[in-house]
Amino acid sequence: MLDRIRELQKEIEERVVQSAEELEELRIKYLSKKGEISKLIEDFRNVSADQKKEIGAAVNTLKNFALDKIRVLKEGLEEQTTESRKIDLTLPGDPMKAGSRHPISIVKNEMLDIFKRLGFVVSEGPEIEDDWHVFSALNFPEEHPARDMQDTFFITRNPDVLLRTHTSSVQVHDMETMQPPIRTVTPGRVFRNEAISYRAHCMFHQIEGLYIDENVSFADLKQTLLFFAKELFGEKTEIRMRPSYFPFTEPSAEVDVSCSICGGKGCNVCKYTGWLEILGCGMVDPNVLEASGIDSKKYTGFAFGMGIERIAMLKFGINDLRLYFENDVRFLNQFEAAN
Ligand code: 2U9
Repeated sequence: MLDRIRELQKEIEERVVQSAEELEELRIKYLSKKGEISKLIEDFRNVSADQKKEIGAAVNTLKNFALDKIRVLKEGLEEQTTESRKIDLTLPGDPMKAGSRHPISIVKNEMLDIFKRLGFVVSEGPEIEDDWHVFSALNFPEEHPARDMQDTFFITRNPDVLLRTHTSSVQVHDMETMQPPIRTVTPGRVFRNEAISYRAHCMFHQIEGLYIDENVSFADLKQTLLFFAKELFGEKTEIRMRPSYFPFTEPSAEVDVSCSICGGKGCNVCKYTGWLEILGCGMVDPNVLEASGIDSKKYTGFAFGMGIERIAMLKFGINDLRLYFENDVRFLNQFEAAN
């Protein structure tokens, strides 16, 4: 029996515990009613009279040893928990996680900065507009499909309260309130009644530009856009202009940039043409100048417009327009920190 007592003492001595649960397991194993030490006490009945004194003392020592060990282990655990709960008020606080800037904002800021360097000022205006600022002042014919309910969101049954379909409406306000020279770039959300897919959305962002002064020419427009394209896509970028039609400009053109992915050689992004369409532009139609009180005999102007989503798609290789508006943090986290 003395051997068993020594064995148990060694076992108890070597035990370490990491948690209150482990400590309770240890107590049950050695000190509970059915535990190892209780078994020893039961066996003690069968010990011969001459050994009773020695073994009795040994069992008692073992029991006290076990009680002591459990007390020490318990104190150790308590110390650990209070230690980990202690707060050092002199430490600096946990830094707040700054989100990341939205890719549309990143590209918008980059584009605006380029035009600011050319002397353009940023102008912004209302998203809810009237027919005059969105259509009539911009030379849209009465029967133009954009005026139709199918293409434009009207706020009420009143056809004179609508969501702007382009930011040109802001520049109509500018022309009404300013005299040339006018040089503005207008970023903002626009709304069109489109079915949502990977390549279309009912809300997107535009930047439009307007420059009105004496002797503003198509050559000024071309050089401005060439400078813009080189700044945005790289020095080697070239542009080409294709004739087009818009109610508010005459002549009008669509502008392609040489593909920045393949350098114009042809790839699947540019559909093996070497060119990517990025914007529309033209000389402001004299009707548009006159509608806002600007003398079209004295002044000429150029204007251009582009979708920010499209440019951001090309810059970041994004292939689905819906990603911009779903606010999935796995998408948003990939862009520059916002501070
Ligand atoms: C005023 C007069 C004229 C702005 C222009 C475009 C051509 C154009 C589209 C590009 C892709 C819109 O986002 S998009 O769908 N825009 O092609 N925009 S000229 O012309 C103006 C602006 C203001 C007073």
